[in-house]
Amino acid sequence: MSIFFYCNFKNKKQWLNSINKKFPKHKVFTIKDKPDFSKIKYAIVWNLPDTIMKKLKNVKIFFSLGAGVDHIINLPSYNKTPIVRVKDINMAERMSYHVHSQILTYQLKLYLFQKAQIQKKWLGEQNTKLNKDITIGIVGLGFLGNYVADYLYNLNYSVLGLKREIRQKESKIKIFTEKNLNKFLNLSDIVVSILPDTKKTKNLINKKFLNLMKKNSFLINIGRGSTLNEHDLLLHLNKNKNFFVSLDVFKTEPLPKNNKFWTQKNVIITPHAAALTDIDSSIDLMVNRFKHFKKTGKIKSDVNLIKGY
Ligand code: OXD
Repeated sequence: MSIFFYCNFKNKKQWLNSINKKFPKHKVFTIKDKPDFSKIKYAIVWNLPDTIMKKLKNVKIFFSLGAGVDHIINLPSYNKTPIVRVKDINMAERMSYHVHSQILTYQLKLYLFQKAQIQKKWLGEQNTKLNKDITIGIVGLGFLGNYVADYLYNLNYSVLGLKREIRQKESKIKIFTEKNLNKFLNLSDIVVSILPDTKKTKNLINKKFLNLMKKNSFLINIGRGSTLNEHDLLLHLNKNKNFFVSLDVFKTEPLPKNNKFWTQKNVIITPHAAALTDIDSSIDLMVNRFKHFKKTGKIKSDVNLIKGY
């Protein structure tokens, strides 16, 4: 069976080596091999150009090299082939560390010390809150969102969740739907957005959303840049001097040098680095799904194409 591998990661050789090792009975092609695309049955991809997608007519499963699948389903030639995405505990744990690091930077006012250090200023102790006195609202409770929510809950933060519909009641955290967005944002001292890129989430974090947040609150975006109206956020930051953001994802990545966020006050920028995709554990997950498919002939796509994630 032939596998096609495509990505533009810096460490793509490492990925390729690991795929070759973990799929030992299969020939793994890359673009350099100039494969006969009609013979490719499985494709492991990230940011595949549509010109190649168009040629992959007989693929039975697309494996996404990350948690997101927008890079596949937004391609005009994608034809509803099942997708397996990375749902990896290692990724979720790393994402939780990232979120917690941003929360602590805000909570312990570390950003003040960082700024003061540049000016060689000794600020002394600052008044800071305990975890139990901080309410964190998580927007988007998929696999990663749920993991992050539990992680923070176990650290004694007060955690709320916002999702499209409430299905199960057993969740430890209080869930809100969009109908109660007002209340959810009113209660949250910190909002963490882990939304995927879909038609419904485009610019969901806009002027109205930001105005409903507390004036002196903190927004962390680790979902997708498309979900945030960057223009509205810049205006909001300029009007609200005690509003803070940590942005890991942007409409254009890498963030262009002339983007205003680079020099804007109260903004922490990280370069789409909140959750590294762990090569070995991700490929192990793919191998397991692949073996199950070979055994049963069945594959359940991880993506609901109506919801878009
Ligand atoms: C992902 C990402 O989707 O890194 O995994 O954005």
